[in-house]
Amino acid sequence: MKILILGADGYLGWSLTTHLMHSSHELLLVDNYSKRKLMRKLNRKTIKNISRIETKLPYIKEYNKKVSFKKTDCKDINSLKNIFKKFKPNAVIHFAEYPSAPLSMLNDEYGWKTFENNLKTTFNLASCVKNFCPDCHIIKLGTMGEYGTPNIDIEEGWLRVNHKKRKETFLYPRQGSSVYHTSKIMDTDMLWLYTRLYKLRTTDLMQGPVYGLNFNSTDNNRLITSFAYDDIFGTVLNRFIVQAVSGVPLTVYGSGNQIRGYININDTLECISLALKNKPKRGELKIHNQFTEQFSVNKLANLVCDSMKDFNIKVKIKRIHNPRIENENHYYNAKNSNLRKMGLVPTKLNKKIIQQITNYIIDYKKNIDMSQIHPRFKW
Ligand code: USQ
Repeated sequence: MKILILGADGYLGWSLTTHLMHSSHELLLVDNYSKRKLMRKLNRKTIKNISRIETKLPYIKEYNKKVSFKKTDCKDINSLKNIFKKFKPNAVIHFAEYPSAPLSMLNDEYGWKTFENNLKTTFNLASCVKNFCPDCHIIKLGTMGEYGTPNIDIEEGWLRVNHKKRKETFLYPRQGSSVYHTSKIMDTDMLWLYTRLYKLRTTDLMQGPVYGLNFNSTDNNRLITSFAYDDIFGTVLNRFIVQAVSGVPLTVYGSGNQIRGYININDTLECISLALKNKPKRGELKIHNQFTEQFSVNKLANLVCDSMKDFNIKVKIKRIHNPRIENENHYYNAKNSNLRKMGLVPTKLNKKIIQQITNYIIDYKKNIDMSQIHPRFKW
């Protein structure tokens, strides 16, 4: 297949590149390095300095010669059109979105930038597929946070409603808790509109917070993906491991009873490969809930404490005032059987996995910037 990866420089985009380099697919990587720019502007750094795609491409080509890169902003419709006209992808994977809830709630400027980027890139993508490659399979990274924390079970994307003796199936109701999550709700709506009007093929992967590194697709440190642990871009388990290694108490927000569906990054890559193999029919939007296990923040914090005993690291947990507006005590029961039915064998979070990530972090301990750990903004 010819696969276009939009947002190939990010935590997930680059990991997917290393995963797919082992295949015979032809890959075109696209990125405008906007996340690097954002992190620089906000004084946030990843644990290790990661080279740009141009520098790493020769190492990728040692595995697969049919990989190329184009520095492009997906908000620029003309550039994206040219890519679609020339490359004519069979599948496109869309990571070219601002990924952070805290970023989107920092102030109006970043809230609007999140909306603008996420809606524009998704709209341009839908328009290019419609006009140049209507048979192309769109795989969009959605988020479990679109559903929020409703007081009923969360289905996989759709809800069948019986109303006054008539039945209809709708997108499952969505109620995000940040501008970021709301931008993802809106881009889902937009893709669904184009999918039904123009008979596109679309898969939406509703992902929970991800943890870990792309250890399964590369043992080569030059090809490891970026690892954020700061208060804006770092996800909770990755942050807790860095906090434990640096000897500061784990920053549990509020009561710590918030429950989410989590996934190991290596499973994320498997899920995308499964989605690639299971293309929807024309006019179909497939939605899969992409997480493997549900945990409360407290449960994650305790698991990290337990895992650090073998390193002789004593970890403290500190419940701090929650900088976010979110439900802390809520019902949570989300379905996630679609991807397992397609063949996903979930990786269960355990001490060994936390210790593998910890070993990597210990190697870069000297790079940890303590000013990035405590949340500096609230909403
Ligand atoms: N949390 C803490 N302490 C911390 C950081 C987070 O207690 O130091 C808590 C948060 O309050 C939240 C939970 O951990 O209840 C998860 O937070 P997170 O920062 O790991 O995840 P979130 O902001 O929800 O966003 C992340 C990704 C986003 C993705 C989303 C999936 O940044 O791109 O869409 O996970 S989901 O959460 O299902 O919406």
